[in-house]
Amino acid sequence: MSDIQFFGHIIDGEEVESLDGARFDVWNPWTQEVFAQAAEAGAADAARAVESSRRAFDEGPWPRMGRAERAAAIHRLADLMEERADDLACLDSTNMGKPFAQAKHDVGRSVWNFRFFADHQRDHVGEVYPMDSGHHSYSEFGPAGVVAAISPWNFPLMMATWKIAPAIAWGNTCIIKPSEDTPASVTLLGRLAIEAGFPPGVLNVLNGHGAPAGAALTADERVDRVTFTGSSTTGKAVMASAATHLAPVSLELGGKGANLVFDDADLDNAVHWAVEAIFRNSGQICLAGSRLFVQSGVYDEFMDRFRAAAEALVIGDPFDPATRFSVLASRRHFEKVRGYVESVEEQGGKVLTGGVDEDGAWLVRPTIVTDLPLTAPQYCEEIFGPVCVVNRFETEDDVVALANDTRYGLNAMVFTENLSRAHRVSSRLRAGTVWVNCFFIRDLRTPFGGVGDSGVGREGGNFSREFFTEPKAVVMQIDRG
Ligand code: TXE
Repeated sequence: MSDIQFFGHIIDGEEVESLDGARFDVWNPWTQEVFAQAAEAGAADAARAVESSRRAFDEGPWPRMGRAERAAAIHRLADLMEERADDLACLDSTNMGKPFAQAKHDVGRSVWNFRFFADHQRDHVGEVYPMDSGHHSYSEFGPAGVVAAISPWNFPLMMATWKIAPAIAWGNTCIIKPSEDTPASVTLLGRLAIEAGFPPGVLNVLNGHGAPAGAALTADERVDRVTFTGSSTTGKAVMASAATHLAPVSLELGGKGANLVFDDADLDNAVHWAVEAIFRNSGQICLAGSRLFVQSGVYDEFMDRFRAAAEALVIGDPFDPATRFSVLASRRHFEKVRGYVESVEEQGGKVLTGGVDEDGAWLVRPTIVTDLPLTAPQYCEEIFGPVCVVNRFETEDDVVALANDTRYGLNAMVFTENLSRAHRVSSRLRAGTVWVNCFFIRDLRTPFGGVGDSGVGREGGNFSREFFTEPKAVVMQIDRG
């Protein structure tokens, strides 16, 4: 136990223990060993973090400094992240079993989150409304205050930075609570923010469980915005808690993405992205293409190729450069996914390939399931693992109806070489994002979020500006005549 690492809270510019000294174990799911401990926040620690961020907002320089100065500070943090990219990626791979190359890719996207939002706020253009009455009005976007951000374990660093970056860029102060499963990389980020010279309280990291730590943050009336990514069930609790003090929420919740492959698709491309969409990150992606619909004319050929590609994925140690696919992030999550896979046959489905490893690893191999009734839990619920449920379809109308028949609505994919169909179907799909002939490509200027059980609100570009600021109208008299 001597070389075990420790991840404290980052509060007010210092790394600290919990007030009562409580800690929890942090696991490496590949070795199934505890590799670190983290400070475990109670309600008093949450209050201390909020107090610090409140003071930093009400009295500190951050919301008051010039846009360029704030952007420069954020770019300094991004520079440090680039210098420490291997360390950040190593922590995510160790902590959740993500293949190292994918973790490095996530660090790149995390850096870009900071750089993009730093520049976006620095360079943003307001609006002026000339009025016939002899006045004009203009809009101003001032910071909203203290932001509580709660992030999940599937992209520990990337999802946290997606929230932190726009929050602090727009002059807010922020408390991030990473998932209790993955506190490591976000704590290192908090240390780097100190090194970058951020004023105390601008970015606090609170480690701990959903309750009491997360719940104490969302319920604190000194918090002005709550941004959350996680399960739909917890999202509802977060929204109810924030409502007690009327803090606006942005919720990015689960998904059950539909992936539509038409007869005229480029099959090499469709197979490549179908594999990425459900097996990348071991399927632990809210955007996963977990419901795959293949048109009859190409069904047999597509399925042969899809199955072969799934079986060819190299499974192994996240730090082996050859590894493309590894274990699930925790024992708890493995047990959840295992339950879905092991009950496929009793639900009337067939496991075409994959299944649960029986050698004790927290591993579910890339799994393809067919013949399930449309009422089966595996078809309707978010498994959040490497399990693809496949259906055959005949017509465009049929598949649009099938794709939209879900409580979720985060994203969908369409594979077709027919331009009119691509536009028509994208428009008819009930989803926050539709990818045509691709997957996972993101332009940070565009809206991101979901419909129905997939969330509330949109973030990205000006959508983040709306959420993380208090837009104000200033009305001026120009002409007294
Ligand atoms: O989620 P939770 P869990 C889905 C996925 C997964 C399931 C459960 O299907 O299997 O959710 O995962 C914090 N107040 N997604 O249990 O509970 C918690 O500490 C405030 C989809 O990890 O939603 C963590 O930081 N915060 C998803 C975060 O919420 C609370 C990503 C997420 O935990 C809280 C993750 C409370 N009362 C899971 N309770 C996606 N959309 O990508 C918990 N938390």
